[in-house]
Amino acid sequence: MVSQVSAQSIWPNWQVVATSYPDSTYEAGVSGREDMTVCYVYKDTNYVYFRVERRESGAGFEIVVTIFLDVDQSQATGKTGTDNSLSLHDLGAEYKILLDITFAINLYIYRWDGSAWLVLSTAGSHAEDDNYNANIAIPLTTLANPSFPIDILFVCHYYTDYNPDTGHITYPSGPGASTPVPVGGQIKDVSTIELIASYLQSIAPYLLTFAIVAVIVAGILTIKRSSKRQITK
Ligand SMILES: [Ca+2]
Ligand SMILES: [Ca+2]
Repeated sequence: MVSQVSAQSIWPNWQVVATSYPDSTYEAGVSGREDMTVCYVYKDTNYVYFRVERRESGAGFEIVVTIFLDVDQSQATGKTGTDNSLSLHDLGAEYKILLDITFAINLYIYRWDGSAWLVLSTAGSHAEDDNYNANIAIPLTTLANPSFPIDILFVCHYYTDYNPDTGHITYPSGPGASTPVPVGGQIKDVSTIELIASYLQSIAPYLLTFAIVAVIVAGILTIKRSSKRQITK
């Protein structure tokens, strides 16, 4: 049940490949150590990965994170309503991942059996405290190889913060989406130059039209001025 895993190369390059889901900050009643700023989700052929970052983290700032997974995207199946006073928002969650980093790293994975949470093995799972932010990797086999997209809700407690504030995250977003689109945020791995280049490309035809009109107007003005000069002669 307890997964104590040292730093290793299993983690994806969050900034490059993962989808980021920014959360509101300074929510009422939430302290800095519970205040999620951004969560990340990524999956490859073997694992689904989660990362939770907080407004304040560091030694002594324990983190307790619950992640609910609605793997069939149906509220009609799985746990609904509340769970230990945590709201499941609009999810019917088949799985619950609980990461408790206090003095040690304790990872628990549960499956809802219709009336209770069953404890699953954490064999093959990884959890890491990265400056007291949370990194989690769960083998897809542990979750019975769900088909994606799946619906996700992050909860950081004890002074409860939800990401998203209402509803849920869908990863990846949209049916069959090849490029994940975050809910309420943006993908970070596009450079500003690329963005400007595509913008310029999109307005190029208008720029050309503008240039032609400007040349014509300038020509008319020149002709008018020279004919005026001829009249006054
Ligand atoms: Ca927050
Ligand atoms: Ca469900």
